[in-house]
Amino acid sequence: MADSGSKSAPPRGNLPPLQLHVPEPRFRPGDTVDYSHIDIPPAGAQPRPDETCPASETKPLCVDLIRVLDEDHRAVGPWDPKLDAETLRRMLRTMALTRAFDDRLYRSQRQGKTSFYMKCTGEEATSVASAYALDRQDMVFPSYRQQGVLIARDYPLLEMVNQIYSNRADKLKGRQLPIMYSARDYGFFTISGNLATQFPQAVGWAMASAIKGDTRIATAFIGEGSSAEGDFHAAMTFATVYNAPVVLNVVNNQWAISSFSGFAGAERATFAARAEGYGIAGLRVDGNDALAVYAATRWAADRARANAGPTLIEHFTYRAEGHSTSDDPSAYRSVQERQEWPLGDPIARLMHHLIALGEWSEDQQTAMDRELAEQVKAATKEAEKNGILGHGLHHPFHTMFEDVFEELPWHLEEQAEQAIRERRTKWPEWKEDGETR
Ligand SMILES: Cc1ncc(C[n+]2csc(CCOP(=O)(O)OP(=O)(O)O)c2C)c(N)n1
Ligand SMILES: [Mg+2]
Repeated sequence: MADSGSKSAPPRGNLPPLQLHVPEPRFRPGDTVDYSHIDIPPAGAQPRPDETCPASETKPLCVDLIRVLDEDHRAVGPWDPKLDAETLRRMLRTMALTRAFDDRLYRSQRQGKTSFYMKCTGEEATSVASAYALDRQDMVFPSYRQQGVLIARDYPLLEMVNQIYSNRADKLKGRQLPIMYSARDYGFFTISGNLATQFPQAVGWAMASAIKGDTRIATAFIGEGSSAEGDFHAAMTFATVYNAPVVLNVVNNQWAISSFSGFAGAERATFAARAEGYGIAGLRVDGNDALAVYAATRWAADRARANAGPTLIEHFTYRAEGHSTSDDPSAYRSVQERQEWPLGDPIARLMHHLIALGEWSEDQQTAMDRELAEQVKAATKEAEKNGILGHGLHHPFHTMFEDVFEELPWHLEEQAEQAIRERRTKWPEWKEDGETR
């Protein structure tokens, strides 16, 4: 047989054989977790340059960690956004509502009312505090873990649940995976499961805004795993070349389903450090510190608004629960990780800050949590009247083929007919308009 060429060549001289490094997470199921290798600088110790500074001045902030809330729950240092107590309480409430919503809709999936759900537990500050720092008119290109943005913008919970249940009131007509919302009037771009598309789309939107002489900026969110996609780099290039008014967020929650952040490059450099290579401002922020997230986002938004350029923000956080309802993290990571995470829980930290200010109490928190759970429950009960998974109260089947083309092309017409024929065979009792399925 001819040599396939797959055999390795004999060593030359005394050169060592070449090797690859395959990253391996520090902890697997059953391991004792020790996070002492993670460098957590003291809160308040990070300098805050002017928003219009040259991007190179942010270089130290790409490896540091912007933190505001200290060990005693006080807000300290130059990044303290000095928000009034009322705003802090509203922000706490929005984060708690996001968690209450996640908890109940997760259970709905387990009860078979929807096929799929994704929580953002432990990451609420990254979306909620970010939304608070933006202008309501700014455009957000979210990934699937930014339900906090939608909730912060007062999108009706009922509409969210209708979408999750793909019922007859679902504005997206059951065409999107549950949780992949779309809310144009709320500046919330359609969620796409195609990872990292949010970055070039946000940069393109921001460029268009500038071309039109508008004043609105764009912002995008992707996970650290998604930052390994080519789209990340294309977006960074366009953003820097044209000085696009955009805030690019990488939510580094340490995991991309069962792949740890090392597979996206975290063993070599921080995600914020990538900004430097493109000449973009970069900030690395404690993603579980709502005040730090607010301050960093505000800085970046003001910078974009002043035509001083784009910013890449890395939110250093932890995905406290599974990737989605289809995941079981106990199969690949230690359950201790969540409790040992050195940056704590974002809701508890903001709550303790308000208590330290004398503006809140544990009792008030308990009462609020109860009230929010009731609010979410009421929304789910109302949505259930419009139908849940498998109860047939969804949009008529034929609508699946509508709205895309002005005139249905022949091949889709054929597919529609075939699909309807197959349904009749499978469910003889099915009537297109009665919708028994
Ligand atoms: C282009 C593309 N590749 C792969 C997937 C499958 N996928 C869905 S979520 C996910 C992990 C993403 O992790 P990360 O970006 O860190 O975001 P997180 O889920 O942690 O918020 C993968 C690989 C996809 N949806 N799109
Ligand atoms: Mg991730």
